[in-house]
Amino acid sequence: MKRGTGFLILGIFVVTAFFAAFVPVSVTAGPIKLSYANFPPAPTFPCVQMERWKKEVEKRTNGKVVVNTYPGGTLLGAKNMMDGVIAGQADIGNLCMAYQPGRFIVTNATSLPLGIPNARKGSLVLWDLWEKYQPEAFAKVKVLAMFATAPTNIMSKVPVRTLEDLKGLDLRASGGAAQILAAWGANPVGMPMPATVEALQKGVVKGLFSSLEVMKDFKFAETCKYVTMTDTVIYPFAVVMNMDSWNKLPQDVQKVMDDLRVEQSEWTGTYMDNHVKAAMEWAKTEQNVEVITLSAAEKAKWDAKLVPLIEKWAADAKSKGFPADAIVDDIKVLIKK
Ligand code: DTR
Repeated sequence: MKRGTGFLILGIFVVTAFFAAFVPVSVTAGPIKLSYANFPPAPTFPCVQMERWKKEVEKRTNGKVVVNTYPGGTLLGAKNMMDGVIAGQADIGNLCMAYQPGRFIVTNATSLPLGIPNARKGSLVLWDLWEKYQPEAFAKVKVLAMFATAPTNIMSKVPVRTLEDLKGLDLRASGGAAQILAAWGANPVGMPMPATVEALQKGVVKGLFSSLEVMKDFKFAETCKYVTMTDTVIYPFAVVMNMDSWNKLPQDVQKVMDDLRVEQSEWTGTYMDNHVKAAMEWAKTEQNVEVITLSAAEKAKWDAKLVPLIEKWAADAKSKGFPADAIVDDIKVLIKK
């Protein structure tokens, strides 16, 4: 009798251990639910790419994964995105690296004035740079995508035609873009994009320095009637996942997400480039926005002011132990790739 009970218990143990080890989580527990946090409002490009990723993942995993999206800072905000994802407050999060300038030294180098011409190229350069250097800043998360905005331009309530017009002008920008404004003599005011709406309304800033799709997506064209074309630097973004959440995923789901990484990065860059064109058409025709193009002589003056920024960044990065010259050279080579 005693021996029979012993075999029964052993048998139950073996069968349970087998199922625990070999049956995928999703079969026993229904669809895998993942939360995805984003900081700006739903119609803006970081959220458009989020919805596209959600759709693709749900489709390619045949419904095995359900992604619940949280736009507008409802789960995590612009500045606590990375730490919130590391802590597991969201499974996935989308962050703008410029909002924490000292944290993402290698990838933020794509915000140096090195001539990245558009968002698609910027996204691919950023991806390759991240992949080559695998920076420590991302060691605690799984990177699911990296993408860039289109180059930045000045949107303002007053016309900016010369460096003189820019002197002391309060313009909103973050990270590398803020340093560019400072080099031109403007007064950069740092804040995440969603805070800019109120800052413009209240007159805390007279404009902003960003990619131009925001003219439509945030309706900045209603207040900023001038755009000065500088086509300067891009802003880099990352989509990151909590490491435990990643490790818990079955291998076939991990493969779907891995296979989507470069595609998603490129898709977002292309979407951004097209959306900038559409937004500016709308701004010019419906909102009477004037687009100011600098003369070649004036542009040369602006460009000359930016040269020391690269050296300054390199000196600072080297002092922190980063191979700064190699990073800058790599970005230049990748732009031509
Ligand atoms: N240019 C950066 C990032 C940025 C560009 N477009 C959007 C839209 C929504 C959020 C952030 C951004 C910036 O100025 O913050």
